[in-house]
Amino acid sequence: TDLQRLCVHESIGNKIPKEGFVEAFDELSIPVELVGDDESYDESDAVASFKPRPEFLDAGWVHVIRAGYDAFDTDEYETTGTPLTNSTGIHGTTVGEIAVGYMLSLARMLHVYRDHQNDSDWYEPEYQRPFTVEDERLCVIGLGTLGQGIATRADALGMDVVGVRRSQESVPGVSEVYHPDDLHDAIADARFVAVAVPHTPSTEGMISTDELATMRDDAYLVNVARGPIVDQDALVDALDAGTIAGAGLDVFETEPLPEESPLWDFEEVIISPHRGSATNRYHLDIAELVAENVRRYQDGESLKNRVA
Ligand code: NDP
Ligand code: 7N6
Repeated sequence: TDLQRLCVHESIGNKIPKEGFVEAFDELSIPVELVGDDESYDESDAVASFKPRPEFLDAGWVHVIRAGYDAFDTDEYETTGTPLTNSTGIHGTTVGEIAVGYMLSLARMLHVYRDHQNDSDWYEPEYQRPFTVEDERLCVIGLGTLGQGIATRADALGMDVVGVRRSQESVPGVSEVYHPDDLHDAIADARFVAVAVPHTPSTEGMISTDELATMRDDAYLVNVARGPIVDQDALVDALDAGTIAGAGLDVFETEPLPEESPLWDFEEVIISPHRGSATNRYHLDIAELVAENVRRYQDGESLKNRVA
């Protein structure tokens, strides 16, 4: 069956402007409709959504507007044969820049100066505290779109970049690639450890008490992937005990991060509200990917980023 319409589920409004996203499809071969939870679907419908809904399984094809599709049950899609695609491939620059932003700030103390600026305070830090990221080691865990976006930028800043992935396939700017079984060797000497793996049963809790103890006590953890990959209680304990120096975090076990979380109160923790990929043109990047797949679907070609 050919596609007759693209249904944009209103849950995308969590992260991108709904109207702007729909307008981005002005040259699409099929009409685009904004739909709510009461919509039903058939084979001639394509769906783009942030959240999963059981009715989507009746559609001809479903696109998750996120790179991480851990909220969707791929087994259900395999069972019904409904193709499921995700948005990997578009976040190398956006998330790469924010990860490098955390590292530069943590090294040169921009976040601390801004804290003091709030009190008009001409704060001069201890001489030993600031350092350059140049020549410091970064270990990037997960070397896909995000990991490579971080690694190439860190390499350009003169950092010594190593990484971790199952396939051990090499990537530009990364001098050594470790297998996840050797995670401890990979992170032990790093000044920065950046987490960029998908959230799966094998990555959940990948950074916990042992890994935080293995890290240098002057090391910083960056998590731009998913909250549950890092054991958050273990992280708070390590920050409290000073067995690591700080963190840059875009993702959390519970989002929004609850007001009572101790993470808010560490000077050396930079918190962003899961907006690591958000820029003023994010909706256009996602729309371009969806439009490409509408074309492929109509031409009988295999879909880009198919995950089920
Ligand atoms: P990719 O699929 O491009 O990359 C994932 C990488 O992780 C691959 O290099 C893969 O390599 C590696 N990997 C997978 N499993 C393991 C494992 N068990 N141990 C070590 N490495 C592993 O995904 P993206 O880079 O596009 O996105 C990664 C995740 O980041 C998403 O799933 C999402 O959760 C999150 N994300 C967060 C955003 C934000 O706003 N903060 C924005 C976009 C994504 P190999 O197969 O060789 O192991
Ligand atoms: C914003 C989602 C992802 O997985 O969580 C991120 O891509 C960002 C649409």
